Amino acid sequence: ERSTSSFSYSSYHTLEEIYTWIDNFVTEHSDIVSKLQIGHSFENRSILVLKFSTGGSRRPAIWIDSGIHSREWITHATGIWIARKIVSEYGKDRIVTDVLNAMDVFLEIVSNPDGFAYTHSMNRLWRKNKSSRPGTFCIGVDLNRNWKSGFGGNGSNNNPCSETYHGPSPQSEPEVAAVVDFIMSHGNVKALISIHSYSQMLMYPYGHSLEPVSNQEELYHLAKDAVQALYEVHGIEYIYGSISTTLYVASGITVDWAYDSGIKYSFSFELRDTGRYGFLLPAVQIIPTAQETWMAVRTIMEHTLHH
Ligand code: ING
Ligand code: ZN
Repeated sequence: ERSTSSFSYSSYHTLEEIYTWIDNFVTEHSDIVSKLQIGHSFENRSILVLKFSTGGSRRPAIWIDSGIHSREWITHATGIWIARKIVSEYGKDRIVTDVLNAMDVFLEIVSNPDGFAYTHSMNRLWRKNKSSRPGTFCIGVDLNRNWKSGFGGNGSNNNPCSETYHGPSPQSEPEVAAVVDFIMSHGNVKALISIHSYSQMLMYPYGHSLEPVSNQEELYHLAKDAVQALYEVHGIEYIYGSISTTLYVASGITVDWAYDSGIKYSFSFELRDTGRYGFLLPAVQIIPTAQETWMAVRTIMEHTLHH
């Protein structure tokens, strides 16, 4: 396919289809979108990031990632839809226009390309990446346990065969190291949004500890506003709060690392549903899920712009 006009935003896609879509999308919107390759996966696939920018240099930025867990297909689909929404709303929607006139947005749609390819070829419910090491037969590290903050603590597992295996050391996985290196060298990321599924939750740090973060009251009120904006789209209810008090204790996670690295607006979504279909969310729910998620993301973007 040579253009995004034939791409179905209401279907799930393979890695190859998504990477082709990215190339077409960047070509069609080269005035505000570019493609960055920030590294390679364990199996040597490109790790790609879309950059939305109207100019400037090293502007304050918002980072969004989806698909860290490969089986959470609704998250990649939502990321794609949001990319298109950002370009179609620039110059129309006040908030998107103001955000992009002052800030850059980085969007990593397929944060775990090896795992994602494997969910299409071999095992639809694969969660981890595909790394292997001498001395163990089990494959994969949980990329949402491999970050430095609280690494190896409660809610992560030392056993390479576990679904929540944290890996041999912090950032041992190339998929995590690429993001850490990019965000650290950028040095001006103000908000990070990490998109998972499922459970219908919007959460903020910490995961590794029950201790409240310093701006927890601000994050609580922002989450509440974002969840309200989401609810107004299709009446879907989300719960919100800190990860450790809302869901469970989890250590070595993306948003804890982001927060401890100075990114004070650090959020993690768990998209639809609450378990009826779980990871196998029917494709008819892609667009409604993306529409409502977008309104919450937009709320966080607006707050970040004004603080
Ligand atoms: N659940 C997340 C997990 O990694 C989560 C929950 C999200 C924990 C964000 C910490 C931070 O266990 C899913 N479904 O991936
Ligand atoms: Zn997940």
